[in-house]
Amino acid sequence: MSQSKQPAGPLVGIIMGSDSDLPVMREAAAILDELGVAYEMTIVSAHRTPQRLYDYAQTAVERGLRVIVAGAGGAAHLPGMAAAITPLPVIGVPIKTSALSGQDSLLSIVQMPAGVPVATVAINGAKNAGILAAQILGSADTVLLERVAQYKRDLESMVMDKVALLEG
Ligand code: RP5
Repeated sequence: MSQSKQPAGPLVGIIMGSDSDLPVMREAAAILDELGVAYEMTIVSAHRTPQRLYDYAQTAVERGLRVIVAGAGGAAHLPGMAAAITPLPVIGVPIKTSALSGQDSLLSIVQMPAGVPVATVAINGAKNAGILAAQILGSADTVLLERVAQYKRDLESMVMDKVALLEG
């Protein structure tokens, strides 16, 4: 396991189908900032810009990306198509929709055929997608793994503070 990596470029590619997904997908960027992971973030639509999707996923490895976080809503084909094109791990974020509350997005993303997995988080679960991306990278980076471990210890402390308040 490597001790540390300070790469020149981004390791995580955050993509989303529309700028309307940005308020949710920003949460993935925020936690990656907190954990000190370099990322890039852009809009790639499976339906409106299919060639851009192909090019993005096809060049992801050579551009230095190691994990892709893809958010989409409705007929949410972006994560699955990215996973079909790149060998990198893809984490899918189902975006909550007004018509079907994101259940459409969730089912579109999670129900992948055998051989082409997408690691699907909860509806609007972009924060967890960012943490999971950091954990994947951290499995080969002890410094980053320790940051994730500290993050989890902090979560525990926050809960225990509330327990102490409640119990007096
Ligand atoms: C999907 O369609 C996007 O990911 C977005 O969640 C949804 C609606 O897109 P807009 O019509 O708001 O651009 O492709």
